[in-house]
Amino acid sequence: MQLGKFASTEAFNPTYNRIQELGLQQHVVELDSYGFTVIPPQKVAPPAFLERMRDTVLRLCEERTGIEFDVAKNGGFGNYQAQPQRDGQFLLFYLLMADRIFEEWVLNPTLYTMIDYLMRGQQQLSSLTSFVKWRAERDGLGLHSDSPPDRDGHLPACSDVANAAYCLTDYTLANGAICMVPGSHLHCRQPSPGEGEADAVPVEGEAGSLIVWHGNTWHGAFEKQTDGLRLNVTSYHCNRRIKTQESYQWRVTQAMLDRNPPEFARLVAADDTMGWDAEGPDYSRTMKYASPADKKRFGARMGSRRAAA
Ligand SMILES: O=C(O)CCC(=O)C(=O)O
Ligand SMILES: [Fe+2]
Repeated sequence: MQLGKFASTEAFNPTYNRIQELGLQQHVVELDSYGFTVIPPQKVAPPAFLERMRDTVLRLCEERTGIEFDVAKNGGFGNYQAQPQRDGQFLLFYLLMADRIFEEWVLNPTLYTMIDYLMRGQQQLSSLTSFVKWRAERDGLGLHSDSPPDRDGHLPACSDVANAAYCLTDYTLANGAICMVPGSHLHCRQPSPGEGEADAVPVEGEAGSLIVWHGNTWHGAFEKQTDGLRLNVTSYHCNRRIKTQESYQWRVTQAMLDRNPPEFARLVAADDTMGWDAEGPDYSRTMKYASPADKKRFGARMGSRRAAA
């Protein structure tokens, strides 16, 4: 029997087929079962891309701090003051607007397909950041879920947000790997302080790996005990009905939209009319960048209106 062509799952079929083409079947099972997966470099991007990405992030570290960065040496803050800062760690923000390589990255087929699967096509980019870490002591693992909870700390069973770390250096226990509590995405709540620490496992992978996790999964990080940097690019996505961390919808330039496919426009919500002013909504962007499934739905709606008139 051939799956992937059912009429009743028309919008999902392309995602299903891309999972097969990219050899991601095992990874979607791991994501569903354990709440996270590690995709090896050969299924993510060529070594030359990894190198270009690492060089770009190091250059941005230097530009934003005003001091030199070398992957083999510990970092420093220099003039950089963006929050949150803790011993041995800062974040670089708004990377999508910092270099064209990040436009390429958010459309990476493996990243895109995993997030598309987890979020049933409803994803938008919430933030694109880099966690820059070096040797420092830390207390506890800092376990948390990335999904915003309701006032009682509850989370929906679906992935309201989905996250993925592209490792630019090796992730090992000693290098301060991210940690996860396997199966914790099914609890549908944030952990209470200290809860889950005994069950947390280091998520290890060589540079070039992509770690993808469900928005509910309890995760944190181990202390970095070695010299040198731990670097990543963290691609945080949220459902289209949720506010994004970084501001893209009206700030991404027309040149960025023009040089990328419609999937890019949808990732930055350029097809979303929300947030209008006295001029009212502009539906032309919606029509220009809508997904094939949405276009079909709009077409059917307009057709039935015309028929009713
Ligand atoms: O690797 C880490 O330090 C954890 C980062 C984290 O919590 C996140 O990216 O959501
Ligand atoms: Fe997190």
